[in-house]
Amino acid sequence: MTIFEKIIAREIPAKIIFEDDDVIAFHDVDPKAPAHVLVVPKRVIPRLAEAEDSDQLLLGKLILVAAKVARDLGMSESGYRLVINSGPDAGESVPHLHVHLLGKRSLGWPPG
Ligand code: DGP
Repeated sequence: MTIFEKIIAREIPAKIIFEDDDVIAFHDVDPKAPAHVLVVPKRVIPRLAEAEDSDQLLLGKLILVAAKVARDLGMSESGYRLVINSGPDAGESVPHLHVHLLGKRSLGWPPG
């Protein structure tokens, strides 16, 4: 089980801010911005590089849920960033696809 599957199963705690049948969103345990939320599909796709055409709806939903959470956290006007780390060069550390939602501070570009 990935650490995120354990959060979905309530085997380990997390600050969950959205959940439905397909997706869960919770605050990152090691936040890189004042708002740092992970939006995670309940069905495990290890990483974006392994997503398939049949995942299209789920991937679209992750982004729309991230936008909803950003709106709920009051970041629609100030702005925010979505990040997906896929593979070693991106620093992926949990092999369960997730979208990082970062905001509530000015974010540098390009990322490191
Ligand atoms: P990535 O490096 O893109 O695979 O991001 C994994 C993120 O997961 C990282 O920002 C830290 C977060 N994380 C790891 N373990 C836990 C945990 O047990 N709880 C929560 N809430 N976040 C976690």
